[in-house]
Amino acid sequence: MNRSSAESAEQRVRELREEIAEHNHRYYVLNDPSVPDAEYDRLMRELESLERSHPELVDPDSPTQRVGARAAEGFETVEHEVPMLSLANAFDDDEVREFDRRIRETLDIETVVYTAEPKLDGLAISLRYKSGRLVRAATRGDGRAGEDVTANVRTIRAIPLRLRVEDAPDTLEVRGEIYMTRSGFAELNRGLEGEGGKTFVNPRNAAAGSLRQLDPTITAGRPLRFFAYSAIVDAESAVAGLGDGQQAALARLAELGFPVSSMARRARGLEALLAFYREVQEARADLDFDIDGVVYKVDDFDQQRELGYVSRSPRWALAHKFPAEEEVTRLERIDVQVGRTGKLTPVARLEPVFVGGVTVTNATLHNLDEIRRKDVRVGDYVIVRRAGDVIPEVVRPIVEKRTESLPEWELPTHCPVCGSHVELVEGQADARCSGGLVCPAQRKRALEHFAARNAMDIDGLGTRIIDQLVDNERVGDPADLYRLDAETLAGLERMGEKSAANLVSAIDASRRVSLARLLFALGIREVGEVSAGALARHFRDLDALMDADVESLEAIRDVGPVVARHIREFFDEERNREVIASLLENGGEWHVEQAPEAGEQPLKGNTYVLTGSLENLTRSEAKARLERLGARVTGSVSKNTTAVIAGSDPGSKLDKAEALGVDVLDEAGLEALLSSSGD
Ligand code: D41
Repeated sequence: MNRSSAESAEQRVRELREEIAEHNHRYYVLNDPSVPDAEYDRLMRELESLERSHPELVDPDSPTQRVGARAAEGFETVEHEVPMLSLANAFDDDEVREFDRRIRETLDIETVVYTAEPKLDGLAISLRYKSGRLVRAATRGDGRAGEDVTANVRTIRAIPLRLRVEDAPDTLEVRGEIYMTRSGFAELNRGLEGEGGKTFVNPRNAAAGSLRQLDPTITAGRPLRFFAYSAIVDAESAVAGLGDGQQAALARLAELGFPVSSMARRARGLEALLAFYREVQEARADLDFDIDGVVYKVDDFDQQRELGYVSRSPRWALAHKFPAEEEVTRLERIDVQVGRTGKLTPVARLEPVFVGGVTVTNATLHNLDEIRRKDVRVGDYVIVRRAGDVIPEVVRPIVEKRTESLPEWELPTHCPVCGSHVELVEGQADARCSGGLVCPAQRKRALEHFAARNAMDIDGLGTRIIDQLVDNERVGDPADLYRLDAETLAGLERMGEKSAANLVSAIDASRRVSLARLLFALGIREVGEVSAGALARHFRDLDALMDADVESLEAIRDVGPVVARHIREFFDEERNREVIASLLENGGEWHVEQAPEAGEQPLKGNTYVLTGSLENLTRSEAKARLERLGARVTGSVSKNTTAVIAGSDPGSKLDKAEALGVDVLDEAGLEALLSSSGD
């Protein structure tokens, strides 16, 4: 190729990139599209074709490279250099009044200037820019550390890969909220439904699910958006600094190329805040995205600094939440569900009603006392409430709408699943099925508990499979699991040959779990993970435990008199002894894991970063052992890192540790750390 054609290709590529970035900006940031979609697609195709014939011109920040990375195996944990704080909440005007009063008092001023913003119901995210380029995106996580979702975030076209101005700060962290539009959500669900796939219950879950895809090409196809609400320029002093206040920061963020909410505005004093709240509440239904309240922030950064923080929330900001949504619907029926220990839970079956962003058909009624207290009756119109991700609740019946005299609901005298009689314990709200493991419902829930991740950890043995195995009488108790073969499993619904084979090996692997896990998995009443661990370490084998009397059980830390009695009763039950004998016959070998006392976490508060390869253990083993001792293991080095553990061929993390003066351990140092910490 001759020189001038290469040069003109280079120039055209540059023009196309600029033009496409400009269209993205107009579309996603200014809400003012300048070209039809077809024209945009044409520009993209031209750019793709030029980059194909001139591979030397490909640039990671080209709009064609948004989907660059291949599917990942998981997300790395990354630390936030400046913690992502949370917001204090207010649920009524009085709490807002109190917030304003405290601020006026602390600052000793008469009127506070605030910035008021809508509170988007999305996912908080941190975007790090270095020399004007997006280098890292992380979820909020617990505020101190989140997950590295850079590859997925790069596919979101509302987020610039490069800042739009030349004079941007060299390092910049932008924080904001990733969300999905309501219209995009509806379209996504229509598509998923068409493919027979699982749909999402609301835009927030859809956004979260889309961001957590391991394969960025899937995220790229999802209608995700972004609003920026804060920026950090100087991590060392944690200056929230673009300009001198929140208004100025939002304006500057817009210049840098970020979408900011057009509803955000200055508000002088309490009354202006409350007026903003009402206004946004009015506008809420017409928006194309979900909001769950508004946020008030003291505008001036100097005043923010003076006010400071309480625990994890700034004193200068407040989320004023909209009330939980309520709707009226009809209570069609009350069903009774039977739990693992036989506990009966009445469940309200409702005429489907859309409330709080999802269609609700069930709500728990907890127990008979609750039903009497609220006086809800089958046939009533009831108020149903749902807030955020909370389980829907029946608030009360509308007694005035009761046309006929409806009878009070009565507990069944017999278990709806197995017909055994129902026991009521004097002075307790709960009713129980007396059928024990004869009751298929209890058996199913007990098997689910047995297979759970923190119990025997049998991957692939979920509710649907268990229900079929019990209903077909293939499995009655946990020991029967170990007699299943791939052929039987492959005959179940929703089970292919491959998943059947995987399940058989998962069941096989569970023959060799720790004694503590087995004890927890057995589902002895009130024996949780902590007491199971204590029992395993104390007795070291199952026979000794099975023969222990109540007194010696009570003597163990983490085992009280009630638990001791439940344990004794469990092992006195002949059927339970048979199940255990049968588990052993089928090849179970339960060992005692040499772990420190549960709850004792000598490395709690320490953070480590692993780099390079270790001789005697894999990185994930090292990570697991450190975490068992209470340490955190993250993927990036900061000044908060306790030490970097470097194997052979360490990467840039070692350089970073040295630059920051963070301690470095080699493999021998790691071994010493683990053994001195009781591993
Ligand atoms: O729209 C939001 N969800 C929003 C969240 C917002 N407009 N502003 C926010 N400001 C903050 C501070 C004051 C701490 C910078 C926030 C959040 N935080 C936030 N989002 C999730 C946790 C905290």
